[in-house]
Amino acid sequence: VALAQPIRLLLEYTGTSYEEKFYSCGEAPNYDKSCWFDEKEKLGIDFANLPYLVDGDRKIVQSNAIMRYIGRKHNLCGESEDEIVRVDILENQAMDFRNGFVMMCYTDFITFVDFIIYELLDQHRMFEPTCLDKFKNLTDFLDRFEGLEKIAAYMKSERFMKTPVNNKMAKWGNKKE
Ligand SMILES: N[C@@H](CCC(=O)N[C@@H](CS)C(=O)NCC(=O)O)C(=O)O
Repeated sequence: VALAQPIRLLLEYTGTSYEEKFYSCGEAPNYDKSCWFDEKEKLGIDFANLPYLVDGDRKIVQSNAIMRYIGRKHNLCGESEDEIVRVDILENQAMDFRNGFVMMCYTDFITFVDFIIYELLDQHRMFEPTCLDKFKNLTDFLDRFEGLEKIAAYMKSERFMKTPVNNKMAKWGNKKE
């Protein structure tokens, strides 16, 4: 959907008839993309990429080039120099905005600090089991952390030690349970 969606919206808005061609990747874990890569070099498109637009003999890639091409046909690129500059800035600002969100959607955001915070919050929960109940964001965080495949497997294994939390001389958390 993503990069092609503004193109679809603009085609619909301008009453342009179009035919869609979809390339669907396979399922996890490999997300096989051969349906696209087998065809990519054969399409005769410079810098072949997805999405692409074919309009007669014209083949266009880069979603914003496609948008501008359709926009130009329908006088949707701004008129005065000031308008055109403004449109160009917004086009690129929107791409930065999109890419930030895309990064968030496709990336694992766990850092080493998550491991520290998990362990600390977990200790507090062991000390006082209800202390996080009012903080759903924190209990969700703990659940997500414990749901990580490698962490969940470790916690189920014999290697996992939950206690003692502290050394022998501590007043709390000094016992192996
Ligand atoms: N800057 C390009 C990015 C295109 C792009 O990253 N396309 C992704 C799909 S969203 C892709 O899988 N391209 C196929 C390829 O790299 O061969 C655009 O705006 O069109």
